[in-house]
Amino acid sequence: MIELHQHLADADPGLQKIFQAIQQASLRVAQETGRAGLGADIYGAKGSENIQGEEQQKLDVYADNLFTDAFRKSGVIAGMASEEVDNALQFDESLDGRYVIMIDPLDGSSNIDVNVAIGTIFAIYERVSPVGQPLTPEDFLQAGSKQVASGYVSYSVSTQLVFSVGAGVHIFTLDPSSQEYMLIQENVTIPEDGKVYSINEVNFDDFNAPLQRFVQYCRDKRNEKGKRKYTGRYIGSLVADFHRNLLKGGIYVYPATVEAPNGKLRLLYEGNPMAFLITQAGGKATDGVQNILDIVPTELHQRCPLYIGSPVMMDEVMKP
Ligand code: P6P
Repeated sequence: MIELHQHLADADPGLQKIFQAIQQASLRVAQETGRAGLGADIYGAKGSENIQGEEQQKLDVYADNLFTDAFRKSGVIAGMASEEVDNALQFDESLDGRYVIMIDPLDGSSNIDVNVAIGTIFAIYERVSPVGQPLTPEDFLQAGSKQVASGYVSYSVSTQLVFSVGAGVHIFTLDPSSQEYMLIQENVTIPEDGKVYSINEVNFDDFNAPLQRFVQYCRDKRNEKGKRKYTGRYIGSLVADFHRNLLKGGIYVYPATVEAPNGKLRLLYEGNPMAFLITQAGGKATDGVQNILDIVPTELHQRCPLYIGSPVMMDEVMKP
């Protein structure tokens, strides 16, 4: 079995330190999420809202504090942007750091209290402003194609770290006894086609015509034996739906809706990192019109529709 640090031995030393920080913080989050309702009072709503106006869960804020502290101490990250914090954060003591990181510390956190999988999603870039100087907005508003690494931690049946540094997608499982991430799958590729579509169909009437056609196509399609080809699976946790589709094939769509005219998911720390991963795994990701990775962000927390998954299903959903 190969440990995370051995797998990253040839990566840039700065990236190695970032992944050490991710390992360190995610172990603590895994410990807390694994103690649902026991002891520490970190479950339930915090009684505050994030910039999205979404009710923050106590574990959201707890996870954000853990990752922020770990990134600050890494010494190689000049600053970060988090779903839980209105503005980007600059680490004054690490302005000679080459990297910036964007993170959703705990996506799907409304699922915490019902014991459903949740996840941390991150995107890593090299800063564009001069090393040693204060960060600029442009350091964070880079197209997803500029990512040097991205990944997620899935806190589920097991805790798994899935990431790419631009050389394939690899999956590590946390070994509870050693508290080390151990490699279980290397160079993961998404199946060309799949049987699963993940979308919240309550919004069907909001979908544009091409998406309504696609959903109806999935509902109607049968194989030569007359059996349904597709089934719906929507967990309500992006990391969980994405991970299943990555391994088994499928598509996840969170489109524009009446309530979320630009989609619900955020470009910088949900759409882009997942798009980087799926591209590395041979899949596709769009906003319903263009490759997500080509979008040049204008705002830190901007939202984007997200269509992501197996190439055959993506080609079908993208038909006009
Ligand atoms: P809805 C969780 O809040 C999340 O950001 C994703 O993890 C998930 O896929 C989606 O929103 C669920 O949103 O509107 O379908 O409940």
